[in-house]
Amino acid sequence: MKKTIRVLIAKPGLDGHDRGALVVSQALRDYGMEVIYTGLRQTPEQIAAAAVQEDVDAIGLSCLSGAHNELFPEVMRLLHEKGADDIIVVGGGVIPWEDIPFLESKGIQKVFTPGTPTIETAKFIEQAVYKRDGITEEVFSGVAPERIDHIGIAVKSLDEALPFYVNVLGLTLEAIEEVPSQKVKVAFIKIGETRLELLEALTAESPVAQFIEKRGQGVHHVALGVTNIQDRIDEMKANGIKMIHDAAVPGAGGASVAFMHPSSTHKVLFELCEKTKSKEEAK
Ligand code: B12
Repeated sequence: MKKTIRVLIAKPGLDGHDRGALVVSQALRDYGMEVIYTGLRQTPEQIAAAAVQEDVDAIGLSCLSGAHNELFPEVMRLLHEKGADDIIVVGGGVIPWEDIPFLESKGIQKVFTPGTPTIETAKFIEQAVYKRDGITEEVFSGVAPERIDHIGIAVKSLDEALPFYVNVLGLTLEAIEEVPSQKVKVAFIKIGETRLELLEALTAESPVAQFIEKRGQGVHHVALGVTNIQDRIDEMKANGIKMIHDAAVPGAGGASVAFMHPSSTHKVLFELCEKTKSKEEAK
């Protein structure tokens, strides 16, 4: 960490569940942050006052009582009243997914539900504080994918499939190339800022041939655009995600790619894909 980040972990309201708050406090300390824990049953006023007095960079609110929709926005309101809008606020606990957009609309930057690896919380807070402070140096791992780079579609024959995409849909064929590492021939079709990637197997051993054999033609994978792909791979593995590739392999269009195993991703084949910037883009 480039600076020592100070975090207030707080338990608002009449909630006696303190394990999560204690676990997160310890994890943030282990990561190198200074953590102040308010203890149980604090009012939003006490929390906002402590945050200002202690001059913290971030507040972590923990709530398992179900009162998060009242307590978290009240803390935000009081921080605003005290002119402390620059404090990063995150939340955690037993919080239904349906409530998260509401809390985020009130200024809570992210809500961490049960099962979130604590390292993700630490990285998120670090990233948010550095962003706020204009520290631009690349110090983060844990950066979320930035875009859908492309959607891979398995086809028996490019010659047979391309007329549909190009002539019927009217899309633009950008390039066709062979990718020996995947034993496929690929046609890139541009659609807005993303691409459809039609995949034709070059050999019977190609993963695409096996896919078509088992499941027929159709959507094969979704490629997530990332930076620092090896860090992303290591991070996935640290989070218990099974990777098909432990290190990036060359993909189409000069990209570095690595596939995640569908058994770890709710049955969707995801590709992590890092594009090397062209000289023009890098300028
Ligand atoms: C252990 C437990 C208790 C223990 C609490 C011991 C303690 N000192 O914490 C005891 C037995 C005392 C207890 C009592 C009660 N409990 Co209880 N309890 C649980 C239980 C089984 C596990 C909670 C836990 O410790 N998990 C382990 C920790 C590590 O996980 P966690 O807190 O979720 O934290 C993780 C994330 O949520 C997140 N996180 C949490 N806080 C924060 C903060 C920040 C800043 C960040 C970034 C992340 C973060 O990160 C953590 C790590 O991933 C849950 C059920 C469940 N599965 O969650 C019910 C549960 C929370 N309890 C519940 C209830 C109803 C009660 C009682 C009201 C029961 C009763 N009628 O008496 C009482 C109320 C006690 C009180 N005074 O508030 C309900 C709450 C329902 C709701 N919210 O709508 C739950 C959800 C059970 C259920 N399914 O109904 N409980």
